[in-house]
This record gives sequence, structure tokens and C-alpha cells, in this order.
Amino acid sequence: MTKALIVIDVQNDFCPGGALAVAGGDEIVPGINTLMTEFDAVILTQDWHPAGHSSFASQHEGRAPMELIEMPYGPQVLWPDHCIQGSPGAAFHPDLETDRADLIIRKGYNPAIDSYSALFENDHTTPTGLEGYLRTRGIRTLTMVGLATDFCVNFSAVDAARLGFDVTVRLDLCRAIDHAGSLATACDGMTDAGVTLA
Ligand code: VGL
Ligand code: ZN
Repeated sequence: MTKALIVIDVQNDFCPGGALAVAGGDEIVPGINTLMTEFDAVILTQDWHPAGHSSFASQHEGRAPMELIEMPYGPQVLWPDHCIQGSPGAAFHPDLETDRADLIIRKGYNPAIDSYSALFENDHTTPTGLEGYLRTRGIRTLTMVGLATDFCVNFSAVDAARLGFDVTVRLDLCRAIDHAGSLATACDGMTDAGVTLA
């Protein structure tokens, strides 16, 4: 059985000091590095937005970060500008052992659609290509770790479970934004989708 570790968005902007800092985001890096040695495949995701991305509050007159708006593809939280392509904030945390990765998949590069999930953009239909990569490598069992529990990890885990993958989220190696109860909602949603929370 081929098992993959999917490391979600362990990037400077999601760590303390970053543009969209997740509390304790850097604490999980040593544990993730150790866990990498137990898997047949290690896959990293990288949030990778063009400047002026439509998920940035700065692009919406009179709107502030963390407000919710309606986009053509559904509700969207507005974020501070973050993970801009090629910027230091978009780089992986310097201690993350990126050399171990078989694949780095970037997401959020479409200016008009955000992409929390490693598998689909936020319209829930545009694929990133990761499903095909996993299936052609015979990978059916996934463990997910990273940032943030309640957004990109949650969306990735739920999408993967819906596609029939066996998904475990290691909550001890994730950290959450936890805005307006989003962590509890995410955990309920992951459980309902058949994700194992460990
Ligand atoms: C994320 C908000 C915006 C994440 C990415 O990695 O959870 N959250 N972009
Ligand atoms: Zn983003």
C-alpha cells in the first residue's frame, strides 16, 4: 500500500511574523520533518497567489480582512494580502525539509478563484491535478498536516475523503486560524466526511 503525507501550506506568511499568521504555525515543523520519513511519498502544497488576488480584502472597496463576501462561486472570506508568488512570505518555512518532497503543488494562482483545497479550487469543480497524480501513483491512503486546520487542511481532507481516499488528519501537526468558530465547524465537517482526526 502506498501512503502519502500531504503537508499543507507550511509557508512563512502562515507562521508567526507572517501576513496571515496562524498562532503556533512554526511549532509543527520539527514534527512534520520527522513524520516525512514514515511515508512512501511526501507532497507539499504551496498557496501561490498573484498580486491583487480576488481573495484579498485590499481588492474590495470598503472591505476588511476576515469579512465574508459572496463570490460567483459561493461565500469567500477576505484575507490580508498573503503568499504572493515569489515573495518571501510565499516561501516554505526555512526549517521545513522540502528536499524530501516528491511533488510540490501550487494553488490559488487563478486571480478570480481562491483555492483552499489541494484538490479543487473553491468553485469545487476546477481540479488542481493532484487527484490524477495520486491515482496514477496508486496512492489511496493520505495523512494530512499543516496550516491552517480550519481552512486549507479542512478543505483538502474533505475533498479527498469525498473522492474515496482514506484520509487521516494529524491535528497535533496542524494549527488553526479559528475565526468565528471555524475550527469546531471544520472538525465536524471533516468527521462527517469520514476523515479520521488523530
Ligand atoms: C489559507 C486562507 C487563505 C490556508 C490559505 O492555508 O489555510 N487560508 N489562504
Ligand atoms: Zn491564500
